[in-house]
Amino acid sequence: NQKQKLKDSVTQEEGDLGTFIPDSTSIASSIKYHAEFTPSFSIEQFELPKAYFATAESVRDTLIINWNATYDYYEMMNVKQAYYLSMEYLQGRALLNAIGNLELSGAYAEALRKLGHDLEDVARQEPDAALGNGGLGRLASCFLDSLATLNYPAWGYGLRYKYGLFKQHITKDGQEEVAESWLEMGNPWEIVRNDVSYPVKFYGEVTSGADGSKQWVGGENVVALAYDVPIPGYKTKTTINLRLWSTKLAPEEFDLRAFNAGDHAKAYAAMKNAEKICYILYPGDESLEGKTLRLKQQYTLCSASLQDIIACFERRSGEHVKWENFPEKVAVQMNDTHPTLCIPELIRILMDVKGLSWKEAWDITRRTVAYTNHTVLPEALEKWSLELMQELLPRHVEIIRRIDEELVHTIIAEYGTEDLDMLKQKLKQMKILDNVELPDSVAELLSKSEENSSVDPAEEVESSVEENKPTAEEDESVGLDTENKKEVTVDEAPKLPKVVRMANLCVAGGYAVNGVAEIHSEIVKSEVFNEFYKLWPEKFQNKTNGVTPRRWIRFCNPDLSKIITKWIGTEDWVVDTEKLVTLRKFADNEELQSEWREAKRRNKIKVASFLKEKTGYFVDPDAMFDVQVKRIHEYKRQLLNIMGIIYRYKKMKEMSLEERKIKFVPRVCIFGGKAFATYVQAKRIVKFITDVGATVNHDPEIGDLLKVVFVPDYNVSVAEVLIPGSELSQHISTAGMEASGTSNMKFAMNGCIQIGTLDGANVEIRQEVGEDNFFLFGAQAHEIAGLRKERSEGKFVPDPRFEEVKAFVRSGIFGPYNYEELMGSLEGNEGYGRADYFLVGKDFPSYIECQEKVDEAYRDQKRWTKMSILNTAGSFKFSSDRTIHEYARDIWGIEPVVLP
Ligand code: GPQ
Repeated sequence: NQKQKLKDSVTQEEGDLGTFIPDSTSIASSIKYHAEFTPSFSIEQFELPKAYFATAESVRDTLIINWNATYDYYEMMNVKQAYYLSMEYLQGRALLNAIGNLELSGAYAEALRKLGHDLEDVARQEPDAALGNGGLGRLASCFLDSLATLNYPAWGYGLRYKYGLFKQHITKDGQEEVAESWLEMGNPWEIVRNDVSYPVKFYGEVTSGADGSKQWVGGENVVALAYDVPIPGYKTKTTINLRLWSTKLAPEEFDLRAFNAGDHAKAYAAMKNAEKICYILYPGDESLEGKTLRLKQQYTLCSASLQDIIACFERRSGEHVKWENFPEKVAVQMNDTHPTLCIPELIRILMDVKGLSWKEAWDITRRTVAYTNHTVLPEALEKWSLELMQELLPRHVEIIRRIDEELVHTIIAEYGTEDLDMLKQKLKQMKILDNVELPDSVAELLSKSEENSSVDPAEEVESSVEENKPTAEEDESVGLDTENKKEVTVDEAPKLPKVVRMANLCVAGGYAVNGVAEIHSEIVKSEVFNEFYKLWPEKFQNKTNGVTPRRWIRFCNPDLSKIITKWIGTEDWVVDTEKLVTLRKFADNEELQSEWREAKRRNKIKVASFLKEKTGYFVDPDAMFDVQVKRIHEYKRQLLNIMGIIYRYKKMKEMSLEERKIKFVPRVCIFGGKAFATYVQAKRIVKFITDVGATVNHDPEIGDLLKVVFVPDYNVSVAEVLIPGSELSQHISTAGMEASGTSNMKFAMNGCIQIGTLDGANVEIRQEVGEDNFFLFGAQAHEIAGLRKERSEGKFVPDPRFEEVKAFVRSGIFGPYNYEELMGSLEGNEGYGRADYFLVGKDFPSYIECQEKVDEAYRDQKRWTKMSILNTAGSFKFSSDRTIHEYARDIWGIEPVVLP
């Protein structure tokens, strides 16, 4: 009764607050209030950093009201909820996004003006929340925005890293990494939930009860503590939650005895050990780092999140918990294989804690968990050492062995034991545990059917796996940690490590498996998981990625947004991007064209001043702005871009000034992106680009005709400046290697024209914007294997123009740095790894010819503007709202729930 009274009165107050729309006066007083009551602040000293904090805190008040209302309503309605589990969220800054979504930008700007500040300056005080590496993390953040905007009952779970992605400094030696401590000044967007924490165990041992039940005991125990980040939707009260876990030592684990005995180091070590799990984001992007700490991170995310999800299910179930209904209330989406441990962890909790049988637990799990694949690079498919996992998570390894055994039985049941070669082939590709002896029951079965054959089946399965392993050179080229690699002598047969193939576990345990663009999902079915596809075709789906049009047009490009709204006649396109299609009918309209060009020019001027501030280079805003920004990776082929630029530079130098001006359109070539610290080749590429810039940009013969600029420390906020001011964007990966790409979508939305290969989402973007409005070049995905073979057989004849560029680089024109590793990798010389594995040399001629077409199109500004408008118009499909609707309908089975 008392509880109900409290609830009623709270609801009453919240109702009042909830319908109250703040104006600039009340906002100003709220900001003042926070400036005054936040320790160390005073209204007399109200400089920018303090103004930012007080402003953010006043926004947070509003978010908390909506967030509580959302939470209470879901709790009351007991609706099915989706939970997105991701090791990465690349949130960027929150302030302008939050007040934009709340439709309070104008009121906040005015309130701050009254207090003597400019909203934009205040917003720039916020550090980027960079709890992610690249596309995968940013996708998770776009999804949260869409989930909230579309009123889907859903939550995100992640880790609260103390240090996010490193800051990149560019020095004369190339990239230098500096730790990023984004929490240093406090984080006004999070709410620490001292009331929400769960135990997480590592190491220890498994004991069996008389009834066969299992207990995981002993070991190291830490506590995962929740930090909640409210995520507001656009023009809706719905505010969902991103719950980030931080780890600490359980108070009872503190070794007071050691402390009292004077061994402070010992007492504190346990504390550090617990806390360090969440210290730092692993900076690898599509590469593995088989370190214990990373596995601890992954397990912390899975264990804490599942305990939380289960607690919520039990609470909402009331007195009678029906576990078989769990999948009717819960859908768990695993963002790549990083949260794979969800599968054995859910089984463990259901069996060992809730007392369900194996059959029940496995059945519930297989109806709850779904998996998204984000890469086809074999070296990026996670494989954990069985030994390491056995030590850290002994109970989970038991469960994984059992899943593997069931999988093997399913495969045998499906294909029979008549054709043993075929069966062995299937097992080789699909088993979760690799290089691990087959379970006794299976070995027996196989040996029975093998009576007439002389080969030991288990041995056969083991030895044939070797073909799938990347070579040493492959490892180096993707920046793998090579620390544990041993030299193998000829007589000593290599002992293959026993590993857990996480992707296979995801496919076996997930009820849905999806790729992130049409072409990628096809490759997933036909190559990466082909055997699984043949076994369970119904699991496989495509969900083409998307990006939020709020952050990526409406807020980062207000100038263009106004024009779009004016010509479409409504602002609804921000939530209903299909309305952008209306722009098509005005693509030739001169008035729209000139407004469009002016907006682009204003955005280019902003980019120019940003470049001046960050690099010292002056660039001409009337030159074409040509941009490639993304993680530095060989498959993304920044090297192809810079080789093309060098070709252009060389040709310019061979011409007279007049000829040069006729032949070439002035360009500013902009690069940005971080290289994984131990990915040596990627770091060489950064160095190479900056060296080319240093030469070209100071060449008096060239002047404004060509500039090459490397923007340091590319991140979400930098993207928000660059993308609106770009005209040509480059998405030029070797076909079949980029799962989707998402910046390609952002550029299209902002009226940039792409030069690209038929890879990832480029294929679909080209379809939507029209072939005439996309600069296509290069080999296609189905040709790549053949081309590589040709290359390695020495049958490839390089284009003389490519040879010319390499020779030019080798002449030393770009300085004393040794570019041999880079040039050599394009040739496959002895010692330089795979012969141009990424086919830069092969695609070079079609790339530079395509770039000539770009110049020609740019010279005709009417044509170019039309192409630009048609890119924005055709980008409607690439809203993450569309993607999220598809996940909700086809995978999660959830419906929008609009708050009353
Ligand atoms: N992606 Cl596996 C990452 O950013 N990091 C990763 O570890 C993996 C994939 C990207 C992928 O390269 C892009 O093509 C996708 O657009 C993006 O994920 C989101 O799906």
